[in-house]
Amino acid sequence: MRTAVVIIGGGPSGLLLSQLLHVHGIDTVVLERKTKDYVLNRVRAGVLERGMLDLMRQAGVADRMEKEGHSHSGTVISYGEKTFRIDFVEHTGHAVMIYGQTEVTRDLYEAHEETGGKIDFNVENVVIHNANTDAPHVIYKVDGESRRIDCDFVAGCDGFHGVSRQTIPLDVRREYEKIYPFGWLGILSETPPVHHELIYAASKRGFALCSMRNENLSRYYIQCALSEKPEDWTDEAFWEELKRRIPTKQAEELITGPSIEKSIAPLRSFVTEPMRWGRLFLCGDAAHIVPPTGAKGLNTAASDVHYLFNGLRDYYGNGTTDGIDSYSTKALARVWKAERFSWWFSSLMHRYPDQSEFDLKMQIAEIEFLRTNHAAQKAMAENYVGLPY
Ligand code: RFL
Ligand code: PHB
Repeated sequence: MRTAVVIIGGGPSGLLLSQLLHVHGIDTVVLERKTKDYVLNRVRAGVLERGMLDLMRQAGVADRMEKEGHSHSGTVISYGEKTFRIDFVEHTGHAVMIYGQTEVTRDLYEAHEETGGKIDFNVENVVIHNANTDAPHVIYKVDGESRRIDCDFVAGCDGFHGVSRQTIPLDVRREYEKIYPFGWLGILSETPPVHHELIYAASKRGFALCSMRNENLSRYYIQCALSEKPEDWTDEAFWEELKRRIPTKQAEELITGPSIEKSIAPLRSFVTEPMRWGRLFLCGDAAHIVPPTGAKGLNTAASDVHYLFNGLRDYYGNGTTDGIDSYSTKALARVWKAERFSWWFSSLMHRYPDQSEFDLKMQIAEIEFLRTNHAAQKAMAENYVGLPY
């Protein structure tokens, strides 16, 4: 079999890239290790930047998002009993959209099926061959049968644990990593959100986040130790701990209920360079990870897709290679800025096990500065709504 672009990974990066290329008549095959149901049931991101919204529109999959998504023009930050709001629209002229990654992926799968996009689920043993030549091919197994696809390019959209990044030889690849000494315990519950906007809460007991998916679906997180397991936490224990970390007013208003999902995510900053090796391009979590504070993971994956899609469209449209040649440099320039923002916001809001009294004072001083300084709020808002592509 032959195609223009083999896309490894049917998560949001892979599907969005496939759909954008499809709109421009460029043929792709997506290879996904899991089943469709598994991919659709992963609860992850909830906040979309305007760049991601534009890509969804360009891919022709924005209708449900425009109807059911909720535009948020600001966010609340609390520390102890004090709260303040950062108004994104006032500072940047832009808002963000609350629309779950689950919904984004569902819309992309539906469009992919409607347009006859090719996707193999349950693939195993994916191996990329000759990526640094003009004739790459990909070998994999499905239902016990070996298959080979010859192609012009390979897009590695297979997440942090995928094979694409590992295909780049170690003497070419440079990796940068920071592991944070805590995780996020998250729950999803069919209850109304405690507030109409997100609340990022710094407290003596650790960080908490009040987020949402819709009027009757809330997403809450609390910072936890890396040694903890979701089963260690009953719903009651979770709600009690959350209430201790948010201001009393919100704690009193919080409507609790049974969790329908409960999981722990470790926090990590990670970047691999370069993001291109020959005809293999890395996109999204395959190339970089951010801690979730600031909601940049999916959005940074989307900016990679934007640069790669434009490069491939130019290559197939008019034969120019400038776009694909500058892919890694352009994508990484924006990735590092998202890494900086996520690292800064995480460092500001969490309790660290080895934090000194001085470190705590610095955190409070910085939050106070953010509360009272227009320029600091503007910088925060510009990063939160998404830096331009
Ligand atoms: P994904 O979503 O990991 O998809 C990769 C896909 O590749 C498949 N795969 C393979 N397929 C074939 N062969 C192989 N060898 C393969 N190996 C893997 C996998 O099964 C999977 O389907 O990466 P992608 O597409 O780059 O998307 C990245 C985003 O999923 C991720 O950045 C975000 O979810 C991060 N994130 C958030 N991002 C935001 O922008 N806003 C948020 O509010 C936000 N909240 C979050 C988050 C991530 C979280 N967790 C659980 C890590 C909240 C949480 C709790
Ligand atoms: C979420 O709703 O899952 C979410 C929102 C904001 C973040 C991280 C996660 O910063």
